[in-house]
Amino acid sequence: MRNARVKRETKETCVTVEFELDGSGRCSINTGIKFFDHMLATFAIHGLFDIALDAEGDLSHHIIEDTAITLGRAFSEAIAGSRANTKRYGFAAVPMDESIACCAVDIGSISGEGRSYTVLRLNIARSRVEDIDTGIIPHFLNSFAAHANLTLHIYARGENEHHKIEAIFKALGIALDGATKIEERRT
Ligand SMILES: [Mn+2]
Repeated sequence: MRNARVKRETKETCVTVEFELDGSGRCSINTGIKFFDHMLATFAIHGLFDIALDAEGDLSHHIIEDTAITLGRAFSEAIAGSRANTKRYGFAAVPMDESIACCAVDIGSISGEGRSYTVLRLNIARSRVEDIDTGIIPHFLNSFAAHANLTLHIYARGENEHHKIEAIFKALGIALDGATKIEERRT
């Protein structure tokens, strides 16, 4: 089974993540931040990952950044041992009304190690969307990619920040679903 359970506790937050790579998009996400829950559920549903995630803490900034670290670690633990036998690369171009997000990932090399690198061209206006500050989105993606040990490129365009960010999380899920598929010809 390609899954992991990671609990991370600091003075500021406590985050628990259960991550099943070969899931069907079932998820239970509770961070106390509604828009963030919506984005993480979108990621799970379109990535067809089963994710149970609970996070609590003092400030929403801390909760989001520590969730990125814990989710990244859970992904890394779940993929450990199969990185070298996967499709390795995944990509998605996801439109959402007037917005579009294009995502490409590289989850590992033949040696089974990942390559941590992030390039983001999100064109997100500094604003609030629902109950988050949009400035946290690139920080979340950087931290997630660093702790998941993968290379992540995302390019996004659009007028509506809600649509643009949602397209980003859908594209990330779909790209990672493709990359994590077992490649039988490589096993
Ligand atoms: Mn939405």
